[in-house]
Amino acid sequence: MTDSVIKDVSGRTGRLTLNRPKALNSLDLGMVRQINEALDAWRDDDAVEQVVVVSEHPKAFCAGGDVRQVRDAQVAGNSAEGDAFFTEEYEMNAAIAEFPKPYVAVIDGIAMGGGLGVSLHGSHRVVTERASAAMPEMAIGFLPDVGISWFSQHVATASGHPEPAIARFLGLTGYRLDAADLLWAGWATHFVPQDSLENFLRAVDADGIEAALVEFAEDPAEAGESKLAAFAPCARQVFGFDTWREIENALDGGKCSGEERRVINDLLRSAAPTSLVAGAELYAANAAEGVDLRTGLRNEYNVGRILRHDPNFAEGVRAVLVDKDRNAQWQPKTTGEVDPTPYRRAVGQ
Ligand code: QUE
Repeated sequence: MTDSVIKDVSGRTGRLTLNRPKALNSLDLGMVRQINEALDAWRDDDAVEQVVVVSEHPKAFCAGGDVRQVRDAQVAGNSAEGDAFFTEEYEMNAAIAEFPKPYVAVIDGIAMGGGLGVSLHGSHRVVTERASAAMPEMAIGFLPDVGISWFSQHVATASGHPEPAIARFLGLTGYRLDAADLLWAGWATHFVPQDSLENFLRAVDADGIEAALVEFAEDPAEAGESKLAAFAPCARQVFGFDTWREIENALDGGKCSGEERRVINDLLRSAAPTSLVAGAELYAANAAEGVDLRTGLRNEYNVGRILRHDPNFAEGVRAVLVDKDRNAQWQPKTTGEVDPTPYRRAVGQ
């Protein structure tokens, strides 16, 4: 059996290569454990000066977490398996954020959900023009997690300050970001063109991450115009609220153009009503003063656990990943019928 995470040390670099190609590198518990073990081994090893995370898959960096397996266990009456997976995955997310050396993720392909959790918490998030990212969990009856509901509200966008409304737009709609969008949103820190990648990685090993970036990182403008930047005025007007009810009212309030509303409505068509209501509560809690990443992860865990126990989670994973009919039958069917109280309680409000 080949390792689904290849760990090696070359020169001054500890390298993690995500290697579960048949599942687009989606993370299972074994992979989470291997990454945690590597970080534990390298944290205090003076020979390792930096960690680099890559994928050699031609299309994917990492497509998410292995939610299919979590669903199978859940349907069989075993919710402990999902609880254990998310506990260890979120511990890994925090360990990456707290890692005391440069942690460089190279996103050269698709990164969704858990794939953003192994990259965005690092000190350096390098994207190529093939990067494509999203938090698509609304479509499976779950919600944005792996620390993203916290990170995205605390990282500065190109405007120079954090923008919770933009973060909520991205998390609640599952909008797909390209390289220019990732750089604009602050999710990515550097742009390296794909055809420089081999030389860049060689320079990282030989000269260290900072020198390699000086040599190979290009002006973010080279990644092209950000469509998200153009969408931002609308997103700021609609998504800067703490409850789904208010967001929905703002959406109906004519703040965005007809075309923008059509884009948003298309994205929301696949979202579970329970996820939208719960997600808005989670984002509100994780934007609050004094909430740090670990508290944010705990809030995600507590709301996520309620959602995993809800039949909508099994139904959503069925519709997207098992039967792939993309025709989930949500209960209830409208957000107005969803009571936010349990989610509000789960985030301690
Ligand atoms: C929401 C998700 C995931 C998703 C799609 C969603 C997710 C995930 C995958 C995925 C995709 C392709 C694969 C695979 C998994 O898709 O977490 O194994 O081959 O892992 O809408 O959260």
